[in-house]
Order: sequence, then C-alpha cells, then structure tokens
Amino acid sequence: MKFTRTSIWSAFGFVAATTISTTTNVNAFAPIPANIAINRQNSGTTSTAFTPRSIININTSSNKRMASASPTSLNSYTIGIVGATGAVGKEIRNCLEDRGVIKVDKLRFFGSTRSAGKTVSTKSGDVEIELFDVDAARECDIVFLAVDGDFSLAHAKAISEGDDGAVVIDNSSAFRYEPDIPLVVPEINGECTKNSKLIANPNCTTAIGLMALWPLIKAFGVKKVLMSTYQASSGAGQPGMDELTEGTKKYLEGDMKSHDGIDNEIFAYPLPFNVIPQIDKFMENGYTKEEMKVTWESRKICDLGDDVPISCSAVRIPTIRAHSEVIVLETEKKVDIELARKVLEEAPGVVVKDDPETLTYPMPMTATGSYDVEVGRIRKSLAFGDYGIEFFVCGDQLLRGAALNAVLVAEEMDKNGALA
Ligand code: 2RA
Repeated sequence: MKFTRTSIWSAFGFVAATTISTTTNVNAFAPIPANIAINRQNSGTTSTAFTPRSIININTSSNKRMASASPTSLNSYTIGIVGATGAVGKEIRNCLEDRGVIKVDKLRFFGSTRSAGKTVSTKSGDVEIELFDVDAARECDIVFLAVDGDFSLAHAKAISEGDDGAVVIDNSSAFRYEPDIPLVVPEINGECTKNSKLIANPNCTTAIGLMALWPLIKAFGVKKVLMSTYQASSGAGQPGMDELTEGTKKYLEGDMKSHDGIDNEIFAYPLPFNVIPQIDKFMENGYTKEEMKVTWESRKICDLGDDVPISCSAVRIPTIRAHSEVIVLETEKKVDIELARKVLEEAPGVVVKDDPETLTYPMPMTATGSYDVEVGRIRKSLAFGDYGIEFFVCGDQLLRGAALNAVLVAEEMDKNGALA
C-alpha cells in the first residue's frame, strides 16, 4: 500500500452511541438485494430554458425507505464510513443496506480512540470500529465522511489522492465551494462525479429544496429564487434531537408558561415550543451562514450565474428530522401550473402531495423516513403573477439531505465508471 501517513484521531469526538454493542466480530456486511420495482422516472419531456443536463434515472418511491429498482452493481466494493455511529453515518449504513444497489464486499468503520474497538450492529452482523488511519482508509474503494469539516479538511484529500486512493464522499462543508471539487445532487449534476475522487455532499437544506426547484427551473427558467426554510432539530445531529426531546419533556412537566430551566447548549435558545430565526453564525451582510450556504450551493449545483438572485431565510423549528421549505421562483417563461405539477410528478425523487380539497400537502410528519421529497401547495405566485410559482417542500434531513444523497452519489459513480 502506497503511503505511510498515519493519523491518530483522538481530537475529534463524534460518536453517538446508539448502536454500539460490547461484542467484537469481523467486518461482515451483505446488503439486502433490491427487489421492489419503482415506477417514477424522469420523462425528459419538458421544455427546457437551460442547457439540458443528464438527469440520471434514480428511481425512488413515495413509500418510505423503499429500495431502489436500479440494478445492483456488478462490481463489489470495500466501503469505509468515518462517523458510522453518528446520526448521518447511521443512515448511510441503512441506505446502503436498504437500497442494496452498491454491492458491499467489506464494510469498515473508522473512529476516534473513544470508539475504536467497539462494535456496531448492522443488519448483517457486527462490525468492529477501527481507529481512524489515513492508510487504512485508503485501502477502501469508497469512504463516506460523516464527521465535521475540520476532520474532512485535515484528511479527505490525503485519503483520496493518487490513483490508489479511495473515492471520498464528504458530508461536511469543507470542500463545497472549491471550484474544482464537484458539489453533487445526483439527479441534477451527477455527471460531475466522473472525473473526481473527492465529492462534496451539499447542505441538507439545499439538497431538499433543489430536488423540487431544479425540474421547475428546467421547465420555466429562473430569474429569482426566494426561500424560507423551517428546519428540524436533526440539522444539529443527534445532540440537537436530544436537546429538543429532553427540553420538550421538561417544558411539559413545568408550568408551560416559561422556558426557565430548559437547557440549550446546541441551539441559541431553547427550541421546544419556540422557533429560532438563526441557524449557524451571522455574516456581515445580515444573513446567517446557513442562509448563504443555500445560496452559494444552489448556484453551484444548478450552474446559475450571479445574475440570478437567490435569497434564503433559515429558521429552526421544534420538529425532529424533516426540513420544510417555502420556495418562490420567478420564472423566465409564463408558468402553466398544470405543466408545473406534471414536471414535478415526473421528477425523480419527488412526490407531489397537493390537493387542497383533501387537505393533502407535504408535512414533516409524512416526509420523515422517506427517500423522496414531498412537494405541494403549488400555485402561481401573487408576487410574480404569470411569471412566478410558489410551493412547499418537505424532506427528511438525514436521508435526502445527507445520507441518501451521499449513497446516490456512490451509485452514480458505480454506474458511470468513476469507481473503476
Ligand atoms: C442545519 N442544514 O439544519 C444544517 C445542517 N446541515 O442545521
């Protein structure tokens, strides 16, 4: 093996101990085969105001966590996950197993000194967590990084560099804005993965919103995008979800009039029975970093110029793990709402839930646990008249917003030969 760079990773404490058991065992993993046919495909029939992209045919279903109908890969791979016991890492494991598209020859988990030696139960056996080491990670074919940006900055390039390095799919924001590193939502720009061994996974809010926005941009063009997001506690990982649930219990046990005694270490204020109009730190322009991430990333993934203004307001709400977004799109072409609905119905990874008569619309309650993003409340915008469309999107932050997107990137790379 190629390099002798060793990295003892004790400074990064990232393990959420949800599935750690005390037994030890060998690395063993056999994904569940894909066996369920799915019927949603990209039709490619809508008119496009932009250069058509090769929207890949990733079939998902409105049924929760349904396995893909994509053929199982011919090749099998050694897959590494750094941060396998955190909220996102755990879902990466689940997505690999549930979808069964990527054939896993061997599964390796890497962790800090705190977690090394413990074992994680997977559906097909226990896997021992190895102490993270760059050389060991390089032995894998694909490494998912589900850890923080500092760790990714320190190690991602070393893991992936050279012909014999691993393909790295990084969930942090460390490389999202580097021009030479693809930032990928596979249904939109999956072809960018062909020539890169380091791929950045977008911010969850961006990925969820773009699943619905991109098909409409292709159909009607874009002049302007306004987004307001209502983001779940899971955006702050397992500690965020824990802070919300513990705080909620405490609030209900109290007088339900004040938040006195409700702890908040993760969020700026107690989240139970509250909304917080701040996610990430404030920037000089008055927006928060989260809001600017959505703007920067949407522009990069959809290849939009600076002449297309995109603005976002991001708000934390007391839900567990599905983000919601109101999106207003000012279009170049006149909007035909029936066509817009058809475009969304045919878009991969999207399920339309839109029937005011039956009170059908997207909600975190129904989007949680689903691979697809839900879209509804589709209407012409009163602000932009015939040239505007407004809609509501909900998507599981840990799945579409993180783990599923990362696994779909790997599936795309398997299909397009980038893993060869
Ligand atoms: C959040 N989007 O919801 C961020 C996490 N990636 O906090």
